[in-house]
Amino acid sequence: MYTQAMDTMAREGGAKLEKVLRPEEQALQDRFDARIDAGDFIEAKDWMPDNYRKTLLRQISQHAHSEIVGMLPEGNWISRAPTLKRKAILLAKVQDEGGHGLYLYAAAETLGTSRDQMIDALHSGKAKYSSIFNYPTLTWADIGTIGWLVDGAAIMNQVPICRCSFAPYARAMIRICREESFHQRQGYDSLLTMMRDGTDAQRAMVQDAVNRWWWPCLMMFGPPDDQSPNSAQGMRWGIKRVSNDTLRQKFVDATVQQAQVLGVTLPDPDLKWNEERQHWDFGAIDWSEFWRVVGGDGPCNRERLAMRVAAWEEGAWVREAALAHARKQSMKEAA
Ligand code: FAQ
Repeated sequence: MYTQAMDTMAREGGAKLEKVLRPEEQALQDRFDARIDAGDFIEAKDWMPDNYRKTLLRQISQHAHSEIVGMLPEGNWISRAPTLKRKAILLAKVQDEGGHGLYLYAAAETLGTSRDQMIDALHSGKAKYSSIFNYPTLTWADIGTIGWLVDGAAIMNQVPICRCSFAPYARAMIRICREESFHQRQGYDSLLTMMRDGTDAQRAMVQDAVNRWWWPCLMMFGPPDDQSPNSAQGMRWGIKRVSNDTLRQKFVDATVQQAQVLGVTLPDPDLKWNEERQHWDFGAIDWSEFWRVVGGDGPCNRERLAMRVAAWEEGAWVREAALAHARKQSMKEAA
């Protein structure tokens, strides 16, 4: 049985008391719980507890914002890509990220929040987006490294969401994951070219980029399980399928060998194969840095938000023109 953990009321003295549901609400709740137990998908029009809806909206809108803000660090390099081929690939990738944001906003809209409301929450600083996009892209090697490590981490986190209990989110994720795989491969390929055919300076540039992105990528998976307030309920509801720490470990295990093939060193002196655990041990993550970045004080938080707000304002005429066109069309049809 799934309890409404966020639906509890504080009793005098601090103990928690479960909200008492009316019999008809209880019946709906029991049916919902049974469907979750059975691994059923929940559709947008199905009955769902308020907090299930809120949790989904929180996660899906944050995810959508991450895709849209995530276009900025890479978009910065479109005009400076070293060859026409790399420029075309990067353009396609950045457009894909925009598309992912749109699928996700559409999935969140099915839960009753408009895109304008979500975008407003992003622009006013109320809504979060992934910490990773608050780091700068200093060289061309950062672009390959984002593909390899950031998209690699994103895939690790997102494949389990293809089985999320909320069907519109799960459906969006299937397509997104396919595209993310191409993103990861193109990043790895770009780095491999620099490591194998490049100059010493290019190889040093790749190593420098890996040194800067490695730890922030491990932070992408979120706080440790015992400090993750949303995990228990998210997992009980089948929104989250695998825990933050388990995904982080899977990512480290998958990446170590790829780094060896590439010929780069992951910047962690404590990285060691643990025969007993059959996993790679890794060093301590600086969680104070993570919370600082999530709290708005990372290297590029202000710049990213300012860019999004400026793009929104500068694009107002396009939205107005599209609405005017739609109005004209419907008047013509009516006539
Ligand atoms: N950054 O209790 P938990 C991509 C927040 S897409 C910022 O563990 P939860 C594609 C969390 O929201 C990358 N905040 O939370 C791409 C919560 O705060 P709240 C985005 C973070 O939800 C590639 C608080 O900390 N992917 O990369 C972060 O159970 C290249 C406590 O945490 C997704 O959004 C963080 N890293 O688990 C695009 C995937 N981690 O909301 C362009 C879907 C945690 O209570 C270029 N999301 N927080 O105020 C998820 O899987 C989950 O939401 C987690 C967090 C795992 C991110």
